[in-house]
Amino acid sequence: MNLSRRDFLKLTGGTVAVGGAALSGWGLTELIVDEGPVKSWHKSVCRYCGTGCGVMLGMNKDKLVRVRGDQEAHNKGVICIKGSMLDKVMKSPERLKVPKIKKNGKLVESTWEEAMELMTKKFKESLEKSGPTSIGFYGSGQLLIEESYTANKLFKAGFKSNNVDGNPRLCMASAAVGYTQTFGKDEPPGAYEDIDHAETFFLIGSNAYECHPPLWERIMLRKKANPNVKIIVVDPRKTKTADHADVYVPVLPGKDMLLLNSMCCVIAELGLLDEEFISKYVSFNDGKKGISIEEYKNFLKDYRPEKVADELGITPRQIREVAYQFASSKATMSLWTMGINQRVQGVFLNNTLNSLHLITGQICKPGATPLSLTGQSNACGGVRDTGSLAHLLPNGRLIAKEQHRNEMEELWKVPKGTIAPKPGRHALAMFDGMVTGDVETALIMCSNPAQSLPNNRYYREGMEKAFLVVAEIFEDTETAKFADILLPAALYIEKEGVYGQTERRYQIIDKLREPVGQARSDFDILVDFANRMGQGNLITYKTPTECWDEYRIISKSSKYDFSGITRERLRKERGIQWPCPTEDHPGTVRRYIKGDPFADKHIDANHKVHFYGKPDGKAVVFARPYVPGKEDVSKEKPLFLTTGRVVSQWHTGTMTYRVPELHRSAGPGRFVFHPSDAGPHGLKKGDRIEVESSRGKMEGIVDISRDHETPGVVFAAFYDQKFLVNNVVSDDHDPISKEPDYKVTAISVKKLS
Ligand SMILES: Nc1nc2c(c(=O)[nH]1)N[C@H]1C(S)=C(S)[C@@H](COP(=O)(O)OP(=O)(O)OC[C@H]3O[C@@H](n4cnc5c(=O)[nH]c(N)nc54)[C@H](O)[C@@H]3O)O[C@H]1N2
Ligand SMILES: Nc1nc2c(c(=O)[nH]1)N[C@H]1C(S)=C(S)[C@@H](COP(=O)(O)OP(=O)(O)OC[C@H]3O[C@@H](n4cnc5c(=O)[nH]c(N)nc54)[C@H](O)[C@@H]3O)O[C@H]1N2
Ligand code: SF4
Ligand SMILES: [Mo]
Repeated sequence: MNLSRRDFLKLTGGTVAVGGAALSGWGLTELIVDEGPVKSWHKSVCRYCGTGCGVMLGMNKDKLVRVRGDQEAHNKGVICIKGSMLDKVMKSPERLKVPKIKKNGKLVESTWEEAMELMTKKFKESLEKSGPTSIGFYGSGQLLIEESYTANKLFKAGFKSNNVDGNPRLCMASAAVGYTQTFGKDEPPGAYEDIDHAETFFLIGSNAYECHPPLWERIMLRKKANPNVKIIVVDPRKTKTADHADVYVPVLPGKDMLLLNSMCCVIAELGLLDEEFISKYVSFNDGKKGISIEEYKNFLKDYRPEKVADELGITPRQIREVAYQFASSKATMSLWTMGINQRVQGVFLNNTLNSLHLITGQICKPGATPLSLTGQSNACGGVRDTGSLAHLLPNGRLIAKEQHRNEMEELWKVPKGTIAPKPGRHALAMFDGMVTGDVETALIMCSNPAQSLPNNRYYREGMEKAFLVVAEIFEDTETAKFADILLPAALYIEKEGVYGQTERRYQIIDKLREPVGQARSDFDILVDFANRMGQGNLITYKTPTECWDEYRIISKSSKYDFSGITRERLRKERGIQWPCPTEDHPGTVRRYIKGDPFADKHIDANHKVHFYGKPDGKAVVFARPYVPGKEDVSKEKPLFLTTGRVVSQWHTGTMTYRVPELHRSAGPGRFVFHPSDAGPHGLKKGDRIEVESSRGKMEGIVDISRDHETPGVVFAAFYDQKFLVNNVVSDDHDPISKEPDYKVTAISVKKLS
């Protein structure tokens, strides 16, 4: 499909979906931008989301003039409207081009030398005066692997501070802990390829139609090719994804644990357990100790459909139908995202989703797998795999384990005992530490927490107090306002590095032009900072390639082993999935079965699967109870507020809200009601309201949608800087993963005159 910019505008101006000849959703294969002929084509990866679409970039000298989905990549040429407009963001005249320092409350231009020297002085002062716990690094699942790896190494091994965290905590933490507890290793067992083999898709808390459009297209193509394919969607809102479901299950927000346990209960009672798979490859646990399968079945009895359906807001029959379909289908694939991860029971939900696959044997065969969809472009490779979170070290190692610390100390060539044994501050705790004065100086890279953190007003107090160095591509973001030093960062193809996405696939982005103005890559900023801080002996590499080679070799001693993924291969091939232990290894599509280099030696005529993350080779089914969250509706707060995304906008909108076409398509931020809630409150489209939660009040505009909202649930997206919905979103979080619950906040609503 070739769309001219003009055609495209027509399509996106209103609410019309962009659909190409063969495409049924928002995907498109190419957008022609009329800015001169393409002089050269270059292979790259889209900058935005965890789908990790392969793109071909058409350059005219240093100008990006065309973006096209790569037919050779997993997305088979399909990209979404955000990806297709990357060129617009690259060209924005509003880019930050020079460093700035705050003087008398105002950011004024400075030289790089001045800015970096002040940064160094401030970090040194805090370290000397208050020690390593008084500094912090807040990073991003959108930084390149080499950038996150360097920051993590510098802070944990150089400054002895484990205060390294970032926005993946708000996003993937529950999925990562869920996988680790169940399988002993993070990252999914399966891959996108499973979509082409699945017969049942179980989407829960995922709006893939808007958030992972090319994957959604792939699901639609699978359904077209095989009429037996069924799509189940569990979501309180009737999203565009739900519109296409064969079975739509509109659960009330915050209650999914009841549904998942009830499905397990039905499966056990109908005799749909895969006894052979269970006896060979599964153990049971109540969270404290191993239990028998009988004890597990007993636990499930509290979740009989008749007992829980009312509270879920659905019928017992719906639960039985979904459970039967899940267990009896030839191959069931679960896909989930923030509706499950951003929850006070996020880890338990992830455990139980994995359990559903284990007890039914719907795993480790083509089309049958639990696949947690990733949010950001590099949350998997950059942050989870490099261990750039407060409790982690590279490649699945834990700060809390002495053996793991010692391994990393040896690999990083620092004295034994260098890495502090106590995990650092997770995202919310990091900003809370700024409020209490315990975190004095911090570097924020590639994230906009002043808009994206929940209970925002509270954490902004901390940002005001602390000394903040912010690396950004724009000057007018909410977080940049709090910067004491603002550093201009290079964007996307102005720098080079590796991204790793959902299915353990690593892909490279090459540098295709110089950064704007005086901007520098986050990598260069970090290496310069390391040198000034006297850590030149630790951060010895000078280029992303040298850094990659160090990290690649380090992975060799772990079950992540991707030492065979060289820079040269990344340039030649279209992404490679780890484990990949040698340069002639093709990569691993599915883990824990034949073909996975770590499982291979355990596979024989009797054993087709080996969960090598666990000492006994068995994955764990946890009996996880439903615990009601604090944010529930009441007479005083009768509505649920849930927050999330729309197809045309990226997160806090700093990039996509600037693109006129995307801006128009999304419009201003607002609260979207179902007519049956708007009516009793006397609300019409466009009315101004005050929304109040346990965290505070804010004003906003009303929108009404009969088709896509649900009685009792109000939806708001968080892309509009002038509509800071996170002012009222609760910061209750999962006690294990520390991931905030952005999805369930009880609110009251008042019409303003
Ligand atoms: N267009 C676009 N795409 C993106 C992004 C973007 O900003 N814009 N960001 C990327 C990132 S970082 C992420 S994390 C992903 C997020 O991708 P998604 O998780 O798919 O998107 P969300 O809109 O956050 O939320 C998903 C769904 O959870 C539902 N939900 C809310 N509460 C509950 C509940 O209690 N139970 C269940 N079952 N569902 C619930 C919501 O109604 C919503 O439809 O998208 C990625 N892709
Ligand atoms: N209400 C609500 N809030 C949420 C969520 C929700 O569902 N509801 N979801 C949460 C989730 S899942 C996520 S992932 C977070 C995302 O939250 P954030 O990470 O805060 O959001 P982004 O808009 O992606 O911020 C990235 C910032 O980096 C800048 N930038 C872009 N490229 C570069 C670069 O190469 N280098 C540098 N230094 N800067 C760059 C951008 O201009 C932008 O300001 O939001 C969370 N907040
Ligand atoms: S789906 Fe994600 S990775 Fe693919 S083009 Fe859209 S934003 Fe980019
Ligand atoms: Mo995310």
